[in-house]
Amino acid sequence: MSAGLRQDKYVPFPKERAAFYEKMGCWDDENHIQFLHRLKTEYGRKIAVVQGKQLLSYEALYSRATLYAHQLSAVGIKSGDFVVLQSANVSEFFIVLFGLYFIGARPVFCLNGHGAAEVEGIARNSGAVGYIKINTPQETEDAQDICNQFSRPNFSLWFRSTIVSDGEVNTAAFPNAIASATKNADAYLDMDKLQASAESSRSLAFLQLSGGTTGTPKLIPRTHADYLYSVAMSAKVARLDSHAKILIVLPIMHNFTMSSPGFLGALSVGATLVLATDPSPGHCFSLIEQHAISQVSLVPSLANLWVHSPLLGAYDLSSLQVMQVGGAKLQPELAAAIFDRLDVKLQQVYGMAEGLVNFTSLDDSRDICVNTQGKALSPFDEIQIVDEQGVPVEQGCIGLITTRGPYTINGYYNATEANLLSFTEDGFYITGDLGFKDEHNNIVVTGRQKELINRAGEKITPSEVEALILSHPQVRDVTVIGVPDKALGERIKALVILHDLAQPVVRKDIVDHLKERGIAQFKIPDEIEFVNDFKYTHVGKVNRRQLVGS
Ligand code: AMP
Ligand code: DBH
Repeated sequence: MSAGLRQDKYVPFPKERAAFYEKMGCWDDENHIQFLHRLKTEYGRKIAVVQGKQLLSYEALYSRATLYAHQLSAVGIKSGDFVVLQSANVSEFFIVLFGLYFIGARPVFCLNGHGAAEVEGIARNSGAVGYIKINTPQETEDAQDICNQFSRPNFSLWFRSTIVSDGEVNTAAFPNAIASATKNADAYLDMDKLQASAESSRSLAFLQLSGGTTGTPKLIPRTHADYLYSVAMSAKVARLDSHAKILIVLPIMHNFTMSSPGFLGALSVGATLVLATDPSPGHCFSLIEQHAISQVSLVPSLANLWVHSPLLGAYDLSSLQVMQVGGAKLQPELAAAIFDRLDVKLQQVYGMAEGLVNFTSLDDSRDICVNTQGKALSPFDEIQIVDEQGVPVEQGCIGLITTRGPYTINGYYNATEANLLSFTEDGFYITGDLGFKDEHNNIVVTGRQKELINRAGEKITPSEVEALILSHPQVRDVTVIGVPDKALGERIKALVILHDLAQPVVRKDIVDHLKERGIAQFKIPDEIEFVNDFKYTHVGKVNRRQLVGS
């Protein structure tokens, strides 16, 4: 393990399990740069990234990343340094990302929606030396503006850089201040030298963020080899090949967008990425038509927006073959609508930046794709569903999902205390998710442990009530939460978005609908509020905690 990683901050794979994964051939010797070098050699002038009118080939991506690496090196960023990276969905991101990898620096991914408090916390926890913010021309807040809002300004984030995407015009010219860099940049183009100085693929590549909705997100340390293993396996289950055209809609720094199969999965097979700058159906449908997009990944709330969009008939979406949906529970009702209204194959993805990723197979029956979250990527993923005492429950019974495997972390970075709560003694990550394995060993996620509603001692799983409310023909979307209640402890509240406000639906209609479906009396919402929208996290998942607080 290179460059200043202390055992009290970074928990590596335990020796015995590491030896097992090595023996099973899970981990390749390629780091992210050797990965890019191979792709450049294989796919050369093929287009890797499309943004607006401009195109970036595999070759151009590689050479621009080397030039940018030289700039980073010239300002003093060194191998092993952590650098916070925050970016809009623009092509400069790829150049900066691989530029950092070229010099062995470690990006700390920060979602574009994160504000100064989060950036500060993330930078402090990781001990980052730099902060690079990549903006669209429309974004006005630069890296320095963010740093100016820090509560304790004088810490070691000495490199602050804002890159503004040239947008539609000239992004592919980035980095443009290359005059002085060009001479020495040749060194970076020399693969022999590069390999000699390259980080081992077993070393820490970057820090991802956990999806916590309050406070500073926890830092997730991933190695080159474990991550690229999950990428390769994801590309396989998504059946990506070099003809694939992938629309990138979700924030580019999110783990789903990066790896499941995400942009790395697409690049790994020589496919072409098309970047959407906003997730609206209008913009995305026109990109699908224009570029003959074959696959796209969405969170359920966005899938809902697309499925019910009045623009659906206005574009030719016939090229779209597969839609991956993940990040939050996809209700079967919406899953079925994705098949029927979009005429695509739905692939559910249940994953986490901590590691474990599950997919339904493209060969699975419609029933399995609609009702389950599929199977783990690797035959070496171990998933144990346990009760509150940590004892495995019987197949088919709901319990807490715990996991360990060749690409799941063994501890958060610099978080000794949190690790005691999040990992079992035998190294299983406690996901906090509830679910069960069906008779074919497919995982079905029923919710999060913290979302369970405790109404006068009765436990209610929000997703069960949500699924029933969603089957009301007038309901477009619903979120069920528990809100504090003096008499009951918690009462059940349903927030409901209707298809058509002109056709009034009242609480009684929903309650009658639930009663007709034979739901237990104590599961019927005490309160129903009709709303126009929910609150969302930075990646577009419904933010339940914020809804409870509202
Ligand atoms: P994050 O911490 O942002 O990496 O989010 C990971 C969490 O998102 C998981 O632990 C689940 O709670 C949730 N999640 C991701 N995908 C799904 C899915 N397909 N179904 C249900 N929950 C999901
Ligand atoms: O929600 C997630 O974090 C997620 C969802 C699907 C994820 O990290 C992934 C796939 O890899």
